Amino acid sequence: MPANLTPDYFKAEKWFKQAATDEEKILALEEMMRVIPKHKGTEHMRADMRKKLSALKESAEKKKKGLQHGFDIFHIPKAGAGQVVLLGLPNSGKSAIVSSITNAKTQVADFPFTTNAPIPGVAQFEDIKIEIVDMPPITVEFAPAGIVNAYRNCDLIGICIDLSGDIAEQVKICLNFLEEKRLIADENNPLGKKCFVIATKADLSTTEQIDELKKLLAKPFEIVPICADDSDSLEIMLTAIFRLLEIVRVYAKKPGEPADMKEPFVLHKGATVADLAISIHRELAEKLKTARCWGRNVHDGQNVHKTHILCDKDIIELHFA
Ligand SMILES: Nc1nc2c(ncn2[C@@H]2O[C@H](COP(=O)(O)OP(=O)(O)OP(=O)(O)O)[C@@H](O)[C@H]2O)c(=O)[nH]1
Ligand SMILES: [Mg+2]
Repeated sequence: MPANLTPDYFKAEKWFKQAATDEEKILALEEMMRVIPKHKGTEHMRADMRKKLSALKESAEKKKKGLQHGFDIFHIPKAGAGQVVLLGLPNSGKSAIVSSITNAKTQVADFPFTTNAPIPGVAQFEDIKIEIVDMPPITVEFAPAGIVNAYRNCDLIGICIDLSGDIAEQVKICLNFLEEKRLIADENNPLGKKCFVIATKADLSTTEQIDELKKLLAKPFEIVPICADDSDSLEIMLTAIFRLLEIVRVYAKKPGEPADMKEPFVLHKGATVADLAISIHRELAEKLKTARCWGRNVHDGQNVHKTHILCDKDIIELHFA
């Protein structure tokens, strides 16, 4: 059944989209609820609005309390081997990703501004955990105050572009935001963050949209097309995330005992045997004498120096004095 929305409704929705504060959003949403035609065709929309309104009121309340205690909702404690923070316009599919691959309870809805606070979730990739953070959306006029903190402290930014929407507009808004805040890592901005593009709703698109996206990206960002219902595409995304995080997994082994293959140590690419020893125990590291390595670039059990650079999945046996 069609929704048959009225000009009054669209006016209120426009107000809502441009609202800069939770309080204003609440007022606009209440107006939308007042003027929306009340029949079966708008039942879902009205249910979404009610949920959204109560979430907004709760968040406004929390923010008020938080501010009293100097609490920053955009400071997201790190968990797992790396933190990926999503960026995108309303309805671009951010919550659907977090909801599909993590334990976090996110709200997915065919309604803009569904998410109004960051929600971190933890995804399993092979034998490690990767944190994926759902975020409130940004628009051409508005980004929540303080949102930039979440991007400044993360390890990787996942720019979500809805392939079924206006690709050029989304790319422009996301890149402007990132460039304005100097968030993109490059030779002139070593403090920036690595970014990649998650091309969402691939099920609603063809290669034409991907080609358009490629042409629009001024920087050579990696593009991973996904569909929130397709676990294979999400696994490919996690594999790309693992590579972009530039980390290695290393399994420690005590002499005469098998390696602990369950809990790898996660280190930055380029880390050495000495770095591994430090991450196990700083004081013990000073007593490190020799090490043996089983892995990609060595013979099994080869003696290696403290300065030996670790590869992903190396097994290292440490000998202390
Ligand atoms: N067909 C299809 N629909 C999707 C996909 N991912 C998300 N959607 C739909 O797109 C709408 C918006 O998804 P959300 O995940 O809530 O979008 P969001 O980016 O979190 O939106 P905000 O919270 O407003 O920023 C919902 O109706 C989803 O069901 C997808 O891969 N394919
Ligand atoms: Mg959302």
